[in-house]
Order: sequence, then structure tokens, then C-alpha cells
Amino acid sequence: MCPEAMSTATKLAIENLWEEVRELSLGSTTYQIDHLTSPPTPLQFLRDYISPNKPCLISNSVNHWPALSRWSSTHYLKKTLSSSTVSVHLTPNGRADSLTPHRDNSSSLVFASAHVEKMPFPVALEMVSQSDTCSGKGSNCVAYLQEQNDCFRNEYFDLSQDCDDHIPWASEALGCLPEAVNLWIGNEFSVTSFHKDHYENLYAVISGEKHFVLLPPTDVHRMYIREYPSAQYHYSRDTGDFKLELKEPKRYVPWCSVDPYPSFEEKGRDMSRFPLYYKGPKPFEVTVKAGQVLYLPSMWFHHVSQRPDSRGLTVAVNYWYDMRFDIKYAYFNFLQSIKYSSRSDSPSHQQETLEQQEDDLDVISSVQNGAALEQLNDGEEEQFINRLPHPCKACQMKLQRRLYMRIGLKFPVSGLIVLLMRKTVLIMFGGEI
Ligand SMILES: O=C(O)CCC(=O)C(=O)O
Repeated sequence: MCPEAMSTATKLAIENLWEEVRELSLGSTTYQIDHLTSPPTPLQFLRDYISPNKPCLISNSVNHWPALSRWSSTHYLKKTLSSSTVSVHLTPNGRADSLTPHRDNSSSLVFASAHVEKMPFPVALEMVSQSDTCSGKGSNCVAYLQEQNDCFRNEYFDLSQDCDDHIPWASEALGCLPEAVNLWIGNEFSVTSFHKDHYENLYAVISGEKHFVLLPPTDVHRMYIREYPSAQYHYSRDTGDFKLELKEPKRYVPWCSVDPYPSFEEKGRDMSRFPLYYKGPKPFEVTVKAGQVLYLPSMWFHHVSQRPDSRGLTVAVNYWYDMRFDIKYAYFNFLQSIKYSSRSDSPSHQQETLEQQEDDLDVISSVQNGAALEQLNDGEEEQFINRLPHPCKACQMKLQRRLYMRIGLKFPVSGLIVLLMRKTVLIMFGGEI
């Protein structure tokens, strides 16, 4: 792809958008989100948060849920769900649905999904508590109880009396009931990588803490969303080992390339690969404590990590409400369709491969354009070249050659002089002829 594919003016306009959204809508002076100490009225929530697509943290809105006291007892959880079968996501490192080097080739990243197993809740909870050694054979295995398919209302149905069915002020403001309610039980190893969802999310922490790093949808170019080959972990209970296999047939998943917490060794490399993330405005950050609810607006990019309670568990329930596919969504799609890339912000091997493919396409089109050039009448060449989206070097050289030939044919003497002068200049300055 040509580095000049996007004009400087467009780049500046996009960068201006990041600032303007913060100034006009999100509050530019702080990278913290609003904290409401009591639940908002539906009108206030709609006017101040849903409409402007602005996150907020709400305290004292779920104090009446029995879950807050009951779920601190592991005995209660195991007893209530003694006959429930639940989905467990297993990974070697707590990073499901995230980018991972494929085998030993660290430059080739894949999008890795967890190995998912169904098992009795008491066994599953034990796996979370003893996550780093759940195979019992000394190899790493991190278990995360989660399934984003309304699991709280089916797999965990026996706990449903401990929380409200919905968040009343949110349901009224949004004009609907939740589409899905999910339960999350994890430990400090489980991390959810940057992504966005097409839902209005009310995320309640019951035990432990969750830390969110947030970026608004307008910052989409700072996430370096690229296509990664989809891969799946396979876990063997016998050996306690994970295998990461590419999915067959091969398919690609568009995913955010940025990790807000790279290792010390990765930091320098990431800073040069993802300059828009590191040089742009700081992300918003919020820690959601037990008893608090985060309003995470639709389409916001979020990265989630957790700090467990004294048992080593973090427990949360979230309510996904349908978002409105309105003008904001249309604007977002438009923004996302504008490619913000050049060689200098190439983030990964995949990106380089993509650019290489685009360069190959340039070469192919240059050959085609070159052939088309031959068909043109004299005098039409310049216009033809100017109409090309990326006038390629080969085409320009061909055009020059044609012009020299024409000069040579029409004005044999002056044409000869021009060619001799060019040759002399090239020889003097060591250029190629
Ligand atoms: O709690 C987590 O690990 C992730 C939550 C999340 O991504 C969501 O609710 O959309």
C-alpha cells in the first residue's frame, strides 16, 4: 500500500476527532469516568450517559442483592449449584480470545480461543481456585467460568434469585429488558483483551475487583484492528498440556493488536508498532469494586483484568442490552472504513504481509496499467496516469519512455538531444539508464 494512501489532512482530522470527543462529550481534564454515588433516574441515565455514549460508574445501586453477601461463601455457591453443569474456559495463561504467538514463531500472531469444557460447578470452581496447577502435573492451566450466551439465566439458573433480573433504571432508559445476562468467575490470571461489543453493558462486580481500560469508538484507528488467523487451544487432561491449532478451514478474525500492559521486553517494540495508541490521549481507566456497577456504552473498546478477593476469586454479573443501530453506529462504520495506515505504523508481521500483498496488487495493476498505456493515442498518456489512484513507478517510467519516443519520432534532432542530455546527467550522477 502506498504510504501516501491517506492525506495528512485526513490524519489530522481523525486526531482532532479524538480530542474533540473528549472535550465536548467525555470531559477532557481527567481520564477517569463519572462516579455516581446513587443510581441515576432513567431520564438522567438516558440524557447524560446513553445518548452521549459516555461511561459511568454507579455505587449503591445493587446493595439489596443477596448475592453480595451470599456469594462470598464458596460453600453456598457449591451447594446451590451442586447439580449444575457449567462451561469452563481453559488456557495456559488466562488469555482467551487474545493474540498469541503461534508455536515458537513470535512474529506470527494468531487469535487464540480457549478450550471449553462442560463440568459440574463444584469441580469447575476448584479449577478456578487452583488455576495455575489445575492439571495437577505442574503445567500451567488457567480456568475462567464464563460463557457469553446468557449463561446466568441458564447454566447458573439456581443463583438467579440472588440478583435482580435486570437493572430497572437502565431497562427503563433503554426501553427494553436485557438480551443476555452473563456470570464471570475468574482469578488474577484471567485477562480479557481489547475488544468492543454491540451491546449496552451494565457490569456489576459481586466479589473482588475488575479493572477496565477504555477507549471510545472514535479511537478505532488507535487499536490497530487487523485480521488474524483463528486458532483454538486443545487441552489434554492426561498430559496437562495445551496445543494451539489453527482452525480448519482457515479463517481470519479482525482483532485489536494493542495490549495496554505489554511486558517490559515488548514495550519498546509496541511503542514503535502502535504509535497512535501510545501518542494519542490516555485511555480512560476505572476499577469496579464489589457492589459497584459500570455502564460500559456500546462500541467502546475495553480491556479487562481482575484482582481477586481473599479466596482468590473475582465474581461479576453483566447485563447486555441491545444497542440502537442508529446514526452513531453509521458514523462509526464510516470512520472505521477509513484506513489509517502507512509503513511507519505497521504493527505486526500480519500487517507487513498485508502491505506486501497490497504492494503485489500495485505491481499487478502497474502491469495492467502499463499494457493499457500501450493502447493509448499520443497525448492521452498523461491524463491516463493522473487518473490512476496510485500512479506506479513502472507506469511513470513507461510514460517517460513513450514521451521520449514521441519526441524522437516527431522531432528527431531535439529528441536525440534530450536523450543524450539525460544519459549524460545520469552518467555524471551515477544513476541507472
Ligand atoms: O470480565 C471480563 O473478563 C470481560 C467482560 C467483557 O468483556 C464484557 O462484559 O463485555
